Amino acid sequence: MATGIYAKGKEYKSEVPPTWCAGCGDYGLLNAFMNSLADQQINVNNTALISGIGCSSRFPFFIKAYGFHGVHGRALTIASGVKLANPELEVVAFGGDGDGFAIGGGHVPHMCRKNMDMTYIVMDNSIYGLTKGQMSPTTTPGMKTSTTPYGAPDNPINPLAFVLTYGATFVAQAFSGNPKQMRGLITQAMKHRGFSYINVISPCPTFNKQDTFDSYKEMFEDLPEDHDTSDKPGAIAKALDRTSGKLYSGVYYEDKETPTFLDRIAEQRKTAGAFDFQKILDIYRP
Ligand SMILES: Cc1ncc(C[n+]2csc(CCOP(=O)(O)OP(=O)(O)O)c2C)c(N)n1
Ligand code: SF4
Ligand SMILES: [Mg+2]
Repeated sequence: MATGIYAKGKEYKSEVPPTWCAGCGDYGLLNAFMNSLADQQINVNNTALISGIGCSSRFPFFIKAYGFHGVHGRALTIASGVKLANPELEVVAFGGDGDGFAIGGGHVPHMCRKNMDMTYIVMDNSIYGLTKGQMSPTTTPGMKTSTTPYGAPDNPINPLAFVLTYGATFVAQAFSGNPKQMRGLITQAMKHRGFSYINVISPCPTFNKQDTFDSYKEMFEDLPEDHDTSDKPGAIAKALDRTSGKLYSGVYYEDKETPTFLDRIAEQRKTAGAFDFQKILDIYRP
């Protein structure tokens, strides 16, 4: 077996012990992710894991691969730089709901619309865990948090509808309480050529006492067998459908046709001819 490839999921684990609280949902993703790496026979020497800041953003520490624990909200900017500098790398970005959809919310649309070939996994616990329980963009309205003692007044962001709208070409939802299903979804997301997004519902038992493993178990069900993953409006409708009180796991949408950002650049290079620097200068300094 080549160096950097392991037979079993647990062999992908680094020497750094996770510092998450007992019962944190992020452990479910860690196990599912390591098992998916083994399933795919991923070489850690060719893999870069990039994160922002938050409990969830500690993720890269715990895997034997290149890792970059970045700046709050900037996981995707760093990840795109890594991918552009070395397109051969398998790039996976990680973060929390705050990292991705509050401070980092301006970056997600652009990775989606560029269709950068990478996977982005958000551990959504509807709270700021690391900073001890402030309201996040996915906090349920009315929930009391340290910054909303009378109940969260805002409507939450819907991460799935958000990334679907902006053009992510693979969109799935998983639940930490179902690592077996999540393992397969991670494999599908990483194999997809283009920008893949997985929303992992990952409870924080320490600071979010409302959204528990048990309450989510009641709500989760697989997307219906006849769900058409090529139908974007249908996927958005499923993402927005909370009338039944259900949350759906599985692949919402996949588009294998749209070229990636680097495909488009390669195509331009074929037709653009010699690069004319003066032409660019003339645009900015007429
Ligand atoms: C520029 C900046 N602003 C604020 C912070 C403080 N901060 C660190 S993590 C975090 C929120 C973490 O929440 P989330 O991204 O949901 O991750 P979780 O801890 O819940 O996994 C905040 C506000 C920071 N580190 N840097
Ligand atoms: S505070 Fe919450 S999100 Fe952070 S490690 Fe503990 S349980 Fe997990
Ligand atoms: Mg969070």
